[in-house]
Parts: sequence; structure tokens; C-alpha cells
Amino acid sequence: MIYITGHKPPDLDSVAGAISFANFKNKSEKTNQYKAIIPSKVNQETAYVLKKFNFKIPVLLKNAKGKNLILVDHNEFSQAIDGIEKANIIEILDHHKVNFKYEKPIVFEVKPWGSVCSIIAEKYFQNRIKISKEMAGLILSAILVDTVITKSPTCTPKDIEIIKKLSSLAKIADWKKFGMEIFKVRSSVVNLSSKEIIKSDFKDFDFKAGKFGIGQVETVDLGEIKPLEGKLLLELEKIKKARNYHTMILFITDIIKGGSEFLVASNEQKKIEKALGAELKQGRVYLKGIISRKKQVTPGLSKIFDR
Ligand SMILES: [Mn+2]
Repeated sequence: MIYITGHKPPDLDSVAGAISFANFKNKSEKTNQYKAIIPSKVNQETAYVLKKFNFKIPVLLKNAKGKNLILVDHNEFSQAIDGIEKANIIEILDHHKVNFKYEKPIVFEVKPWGSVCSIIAEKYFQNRIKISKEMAGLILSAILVDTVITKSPTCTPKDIEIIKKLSSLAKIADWKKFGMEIFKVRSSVVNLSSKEIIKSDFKDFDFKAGKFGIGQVETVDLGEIKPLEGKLLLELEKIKKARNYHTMILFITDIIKGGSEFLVASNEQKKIEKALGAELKQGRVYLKGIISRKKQVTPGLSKIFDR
């Protein structure tokens, strides 16, 4: 058995990527040996989309020790399933910057597109593997989330071309409206604790200066989260101390306005301000035009903290 997994904790692109890539490989290689798994619990919009298109939540694999693995949507060990150091990695398919070292050659494919699901959809098209209506809906949803309904600077013309093809396969007439529907579920914080909000889309980065934890929440209305900011800052501070982070950041992105409110708990506030290019007031600052962790937030931080 070969297990396909996204990063930990998984987002929709990771889960939909694992499911659709396993299905693609099983079909194109006429086998049944590929199985999508999740490395930890799925978030609420992932659960919503899976249910909407009649998919079961993949089986949770807590530790990958001794298992054959394909990684999708990540290539850094710091974001990978537990036990990754003792797993047998056979392939990687990703759309993030490369930070990967391995003792033997493997299949390694990275494209600078907005979503790993776009790369997978292209494989279906190129190999003439049929995409079911449900599978098209699942893959489409992941691309819409990862590209922030095409508004993210990470979105490419290729992503838009694939979104259009998939919408017609999924029989979704208005993909922008459908994207907003998912973002409403995604940004609904009413049922979540501060910790769950911070961890819902969270990534670790091992910089030379120390461990950084960066979470992002995308919302269609900043006002909904505003009253929770004080509590969220306390929780960031708590996690920073308990887990020995150099810095914990949560940024709440208003996808309509195209800007983000940053909440920061850090050992070196002055340097963080330099990296963000703005002054923090009680650990907070709103930055216009900043909406992408990968393209806009981590590069500035790594310039200062990873050298
Ligand atoms: Mn992704």
C-alpha cells in the first residue's frame, strides 16, 4: 500500500489533493494500491466540501513510520505527518518552495501554480482520465480556497483555466458565488475556540532564529473576528511559551478588502516590525494588500530570521 498525504494540519487543498491524486494514480496505473490518508483532523470547510460532494473523510494515519508515502501540497518535514523521518518517501507533488533533502532520488514535481489540485487536474486532462462530477466539485473547491477565489497573488492563468473546466464538469454555473459559499463556512468562527481558530490553517517554519508558527484565517468580514482579537493574542502568547516558539503570528485576511489584520506574539518585536514593514500596536497591525502567507509573509520573515 502507498499512502498519499498532505501537510499537517491538513487544509482542503491537501485533503482534496490526496484523494484526487490517489484516484488518478489508481485509475491511470490500473491498480488499487494508492490510498489517501489525513495526518490529523480536517478543518470545517474541508468537512463541508467532502460531505457536499459525497466523499468520506480519509482515514487518519497518526504515524507514518515504516510506511510508503507520497506527499502532496508540502515538501518540508516540519509540516509533514508524524513519523516522516522513518517513512519511505517515494514521490512528492507540490506547489510550494522547495526545502527538501533526501538520501535517494525520488519523483519530485513542483509547479508554481495556485493549488496542488490544479496540477492534479491537469494530469487528469493530459492523461484523458475521466473526472466524475463529484471529483470535479472537490478539486474545484480546493483550487477556489487555495487561490482565494482567484484573488490571491499565487493564482495563475493556468488555475483560472482549470477552474473554468472543472466548473463545467461539476455543473456549477457560478464558481465565484460557489467560492463565497465555501469561504462563509471557512470563516465561520462561531463554533470555534481561540486555539481552533489559530490552528485551523497553521504552519510551522524552522528559521535559523527559531521556530515560527504562522496561522491564517480568511474571512469575508473582518468585523466578525475583531471582538475576539484580545483572546486570540493571549492564546498566541500561551502557545508560544508552551511550545517554545520564537514567534507566533495569526493573520486574519479580509478577502473582499484584500488586506490582513496581523496578531503577533514574538521574542523580537522590533525585528518582526522590520519584516512586516509596519509598527505593531499592542501586538496588532492591519496591512493593506497582504493576503498570502507563502508569497508575502514568509519571504519577509525568512530574510530577517533565517540568515
Ligand atoms: Mn496548497
